[in-house]
Amino acid sequence: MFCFQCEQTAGCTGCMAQAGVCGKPAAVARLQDQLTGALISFADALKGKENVEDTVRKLFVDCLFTTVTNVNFNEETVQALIDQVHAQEQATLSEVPVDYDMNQIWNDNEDVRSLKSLILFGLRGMAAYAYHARVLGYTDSGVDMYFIEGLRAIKENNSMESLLPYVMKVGEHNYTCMALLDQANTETYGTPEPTVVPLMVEKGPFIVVSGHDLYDLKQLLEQTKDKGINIYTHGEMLPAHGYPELKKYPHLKGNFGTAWQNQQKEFMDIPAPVLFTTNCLMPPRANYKDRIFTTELVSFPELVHIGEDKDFTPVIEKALELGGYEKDTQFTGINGGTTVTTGFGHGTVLGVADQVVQAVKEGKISRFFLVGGCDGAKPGRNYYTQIVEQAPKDSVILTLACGKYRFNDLDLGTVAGLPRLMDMGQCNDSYSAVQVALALAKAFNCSVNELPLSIILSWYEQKAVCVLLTLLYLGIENIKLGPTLPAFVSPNVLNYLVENYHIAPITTVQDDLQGIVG
Ligand code: FSO
Ligand code: SF4
Repeated sequence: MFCFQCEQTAGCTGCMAQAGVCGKPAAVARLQDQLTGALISFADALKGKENVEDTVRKLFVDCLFTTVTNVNFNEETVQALIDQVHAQEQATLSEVPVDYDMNQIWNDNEDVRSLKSLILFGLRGMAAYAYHARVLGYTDSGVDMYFIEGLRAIKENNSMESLLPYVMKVGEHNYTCMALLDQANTETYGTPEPTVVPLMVEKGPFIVVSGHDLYDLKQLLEQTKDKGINIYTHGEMLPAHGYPELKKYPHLKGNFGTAWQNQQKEFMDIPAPVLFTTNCLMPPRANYKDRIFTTELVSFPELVHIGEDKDFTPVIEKALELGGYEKDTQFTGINGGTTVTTGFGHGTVLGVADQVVQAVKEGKISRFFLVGGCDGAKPGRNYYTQIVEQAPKDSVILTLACGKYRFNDLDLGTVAGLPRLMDMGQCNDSYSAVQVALALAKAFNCSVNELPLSIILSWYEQKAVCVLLTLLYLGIENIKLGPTLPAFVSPNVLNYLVENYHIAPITTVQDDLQGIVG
């Protein structure tokens, strides 16, 4: 196998053994390559066809999302998707193409491989967002068709010059895609409101819901109404508490656990089932495997999977059987806090835009830090906690995605009457951060790059790749990226990013803060 798409890749170069660091077996990795190769060939053969059927568009989205890190560990379900791609090819084309060989990319010169990887991994990340929007009935034909065009570009182009524009186009389309998902979420569930979320689990049966899919959470809330079962979010589901149409359920009680990489420890003794709606599933340990349920594209051999009918009865029965804790049990965040807050989307932050602008003009707010992105297991990620702790006391920290679990239970106090720490939501809510930055730039009549704003990102998987490409497409410079740079960024591609966007790897908290605030 060969896979180097995520931050924890073996030796910071590539997973090549019998299984990836994430636990993905070599056989699954090979099938995922075969699936991607089939998609690339199909995309190539669709050239010139303008009216690609929605079933085909959806299939591209499903297949790309399936190959995102920590989504699918199951040979059977990947093989089923490969068969579906072949069947669709047969139904659509007069001549069925031979699957593209992914080794052509992995063995190519490092710069071409790097750019093709940026396109492919960016598309995989964007597919996750397109998938969530689609579930709520929102699609965009430009975004849908770019999955096909971008994959075709991988086959057709073999030079840095010809591939670079496609890389930036992923960022452009992902911006549209994140806007679409923002629209889908807010029109369906309302504008997020600041909400305090307890980390206490009340006595009695409960279910933990992980991943990013708000639709699944909503279905589960409906099906557990008046059943004496409480629901707790986990990981990237935490921002659900801010949405009026979700927080109205009294049995949506709080949040359990911290970021995804701690699940094998945190789920060990939990007297409740856990439902995974999207990534970030880690191979479940034997001592809690019977409590893990999957749905949508998440798949792991032998786990109970909730199908398209969304009948959560097996999860509900498991919750009743396990019974939950005997008494209310207080958990804490990484730093000992007993609550966290969320719900500071662009609707809320821009609702107090005048107050924010005034506070900046009067010198009460010195700077904004956007400390966002994924968490992961590497020890170097303490950097993000420390930068938040050591940022000037008159600065505001905006955050999003699961990296915030390193610091979201800290009490950072207030500045100019506003909370210093504002959680804008999931990784796709980077869209909110961009909207706030654009509005501030407008208010100060300057460019985003001239604002007192520092963007410090942590990356782990492919959604972070497409978000980063969107920020670059928007011309945002001076982004700091860590904990390490992607293995698939070659020295020449890195030089290009440094020269054109002044992107830089994180260094030490002291040096980076010194560089930012002097
Ligand atoms: Fe984290 Fe996982 Fe949202 Fe990623 S939960 S690591 S960027 O999947 O998607 O933030
Ligand atoms: Fe390795 Fe990451 Fe690929 Fe898993 S997803 S095989 S950890 S590079």
